[in-house]
Amino acid sequence: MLAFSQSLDQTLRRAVAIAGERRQQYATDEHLLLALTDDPDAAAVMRACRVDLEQLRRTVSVSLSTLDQSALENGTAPQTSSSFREIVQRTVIHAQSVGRDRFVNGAHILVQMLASPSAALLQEQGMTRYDATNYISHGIAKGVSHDRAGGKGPGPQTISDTPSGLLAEVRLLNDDYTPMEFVVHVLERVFDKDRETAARIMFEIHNEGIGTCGIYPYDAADAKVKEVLGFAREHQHPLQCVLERRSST
Ligand code: TYC
Repeated sequence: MLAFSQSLDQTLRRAVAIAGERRQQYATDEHLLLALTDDPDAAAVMRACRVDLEQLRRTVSVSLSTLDQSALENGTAPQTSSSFREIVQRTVIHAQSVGRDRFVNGAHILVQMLASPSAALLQEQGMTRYDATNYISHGIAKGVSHDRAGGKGPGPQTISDTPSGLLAEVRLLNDDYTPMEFVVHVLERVFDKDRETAARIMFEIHNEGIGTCGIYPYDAADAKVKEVLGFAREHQHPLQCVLERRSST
């Protein structure tokens, strides 16, 4: 069963309370964003995406004080706006669609917010949905190299490190944000699979968390990893691809 984390529950209440304190009739996506700056899961993602939380709080507060809203009548509570509810609904629908049975938390709300008009204030801070999903899915913070190829040490690879005859396995990692269709397309395009095989491998990764796309000579495998990562980035999907060395025997 899908459920909200305890902190998300508090965050949603806080968003409504912020509107109440300001005597505003509606809690909007901006109230939600302000509340998310104090949500532990959402704040961790924003920090990893190099968002200045203090600055964001100030900008959102200013924006909230210029909101043209009728005053809250005495004795009534603010209502959530349709944009607020849509973000929450989309988060729930997405969590169900990827079969997540864990808790939905503030980080997941943040991702849906990045696909809504209130994303403008986050984008001003240089944050994108791609940054957020990369961090949530793989713990990759913004500005850190995306090349996580397994078996590769730090620093550039030299010819002597990759003797000819060495084979490497290319594997894809599951995540909750790359569309299934995109993964199938990658398997067809980069790994020359027919559609049926591509779909089978995609589901295997979706279910198991990781799966093999092929075994190639080291340099060819390395090139495929780079191609996948570049293609995924181009389409702003957090799809991760890794390389694992194999002995050539
Ligand atoms: N889990 C993703 C979804 O439900 C699909 C997916 C499969 C993503 C394989 C990445 O390597 C992957 N949309």
